[in-house]
Amino acid sequence: MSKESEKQGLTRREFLNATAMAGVAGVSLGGGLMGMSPAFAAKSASGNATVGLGELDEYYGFWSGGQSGEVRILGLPSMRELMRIPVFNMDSATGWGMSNESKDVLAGGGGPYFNGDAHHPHMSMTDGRYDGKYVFINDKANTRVARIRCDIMKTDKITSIPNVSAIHGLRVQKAPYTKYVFCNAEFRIPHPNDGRDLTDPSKYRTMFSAVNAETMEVDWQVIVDGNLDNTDADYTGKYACSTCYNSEGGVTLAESIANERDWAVVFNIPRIEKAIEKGMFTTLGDSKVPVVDGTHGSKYTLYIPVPKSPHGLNTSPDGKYFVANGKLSPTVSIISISKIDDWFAGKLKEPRDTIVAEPELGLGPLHTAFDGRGNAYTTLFIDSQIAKWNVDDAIKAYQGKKVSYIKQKLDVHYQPGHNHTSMGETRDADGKWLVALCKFSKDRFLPVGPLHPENDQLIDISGDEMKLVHDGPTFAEPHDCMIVHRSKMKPLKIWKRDDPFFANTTAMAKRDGINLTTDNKIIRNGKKVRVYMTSIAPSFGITDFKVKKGDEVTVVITNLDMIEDVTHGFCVVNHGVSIEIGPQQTASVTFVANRPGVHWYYCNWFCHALHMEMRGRMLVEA
Ligand code: CUK
Ligand code: CUA
Repeated sequence: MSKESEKQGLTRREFLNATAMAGVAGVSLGGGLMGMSPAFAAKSASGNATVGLGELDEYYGFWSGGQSGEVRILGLPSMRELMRIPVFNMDSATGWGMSNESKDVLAGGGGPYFNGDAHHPHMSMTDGRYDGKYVFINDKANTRVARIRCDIMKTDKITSIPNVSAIHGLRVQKAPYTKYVFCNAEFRIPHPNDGRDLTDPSKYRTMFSAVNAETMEVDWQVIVDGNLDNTDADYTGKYACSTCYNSEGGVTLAESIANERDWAVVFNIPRIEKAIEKGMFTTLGDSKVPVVDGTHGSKYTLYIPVPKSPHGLNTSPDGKYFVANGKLSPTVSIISISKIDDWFAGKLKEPRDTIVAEPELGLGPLHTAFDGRGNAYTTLFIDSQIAKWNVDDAIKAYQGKKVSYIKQKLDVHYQPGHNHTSMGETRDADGKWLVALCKFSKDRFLPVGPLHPENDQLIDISGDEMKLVHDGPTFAEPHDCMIVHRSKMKPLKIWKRDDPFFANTTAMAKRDGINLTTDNKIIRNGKKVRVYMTSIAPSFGITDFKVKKGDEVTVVITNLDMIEDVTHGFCVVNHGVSIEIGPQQTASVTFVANRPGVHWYYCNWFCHALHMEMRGRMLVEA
């Protein structure tokens, strides 16, 4: 740790300590601090020089897009943005929310909704290692969970979670394989939420849900006390652990932070599964999902008291510990997973006997990441720092030994939420890179109006000291990310003709007697018109078609190009119609031709020297 940053850290701490701060007041205190460290700006200003021009990155980073509702792929360590995957949002470039195929996916999530709040992207695993198959992500805004297929990097399923409100924390079962995606619903509501108990918050409850990773159906739910926040799973498949605030069951801020302690709640997966197998469950309202009661004292759960309003929950990659991050407390609580075994075997007296250390790290610990060498990295929201600390040393210190467990504190810009290490949530944690996702950028970049960008920072953690190597703005709001070595990924370069993503469209063509790769035909069925055409750069298979005013038109296009990166588009002027058709893909869009006249359609993905000429006419009769 440099003298300078040490001094700065102290200055900040002193400043904060001098100001009677408690809990949530830290948010505004943090705001007051932001203009105050010019030295840091000079020290950390750096571009990326770690990946040469034309070289490929070593890692895929999957970023949640927060309120934008999307997921982004960045290359690491260059931090170059490679792709945006629309998930809960609409997207003009790819036609997400416009094409029939994407509408089918979105329909799975109820709605119609045009927004999402995507926080936690996590990849499916086998034996605690990424398998490159799926990325799952929550939507807090509309209580949904989505799955992205990593071969095509498109969202292929969205599920609306019944009986609960606002899915926040999400993680996958790590071992033996990702059978379940664990989802924390945050807000408490009446059960069922059908108009009963509106003004009786004592009847409100929330639930922990297990979504089946393959079917994307909810396999079971567990009723809990308090509000669920974040979650993670162990490396055996036995447990998931969630942070839980508002043990008071309050509905106002003051009511929700009255207790000194809230909980980390452990879910005993085998016990829950056994109960459901035996039919020991209930259902709520119209939902058929089996529900078990995991409130305080239940045999399915363990409520471990930890300092109030804990936030992030992270499993160490050696599989030994759950770490609950204090947020309002300057500590994190280290929970021993083998002691959880002891608790469920009846060998411990108190739930807190599972805690093996509670190191003090700084103000506002939110999330912790690991390097696979025994060190942990915790974001300090209020201090705007990353604390690097050693897990074993923290445990020794808790046992009364004189060791200092904090190894370094690095200033980051400003107010970091999540952080994530390369491969750090898996057995393959390789301790090379750490990303800090900062909520503010303040005066760091060219001003762009009252809404500022946020700021992602990349930190080299391969040596003894953390070193900041990249600092770059980013649009709202990268909540969290996940860093996957490229050896785990096998994305396709062109579509397979039998891809299930457009199976419904293929089935429709079959019913119409159409061969999608050869036919250019118009099928009329009353007021429904289906226009089947091929495309090959630089032309559409049909260059004009005639419909009547009020007809419902479905255009189905099959891109016959075999060359990677030759994507076509189909855009009808003045109709709000725009879709992407990748090489060998079939895509379709349905709209009403409600205006008589000549309406040009054109290819809106640059594909050829004659791309501008790739167009045709829709002739609409009055
Ligand atoms: S939560 Cu945002 S900083 Cu939604 Cu993962 Cu912690
Ligand atoms: Cu096809 Cu541009």
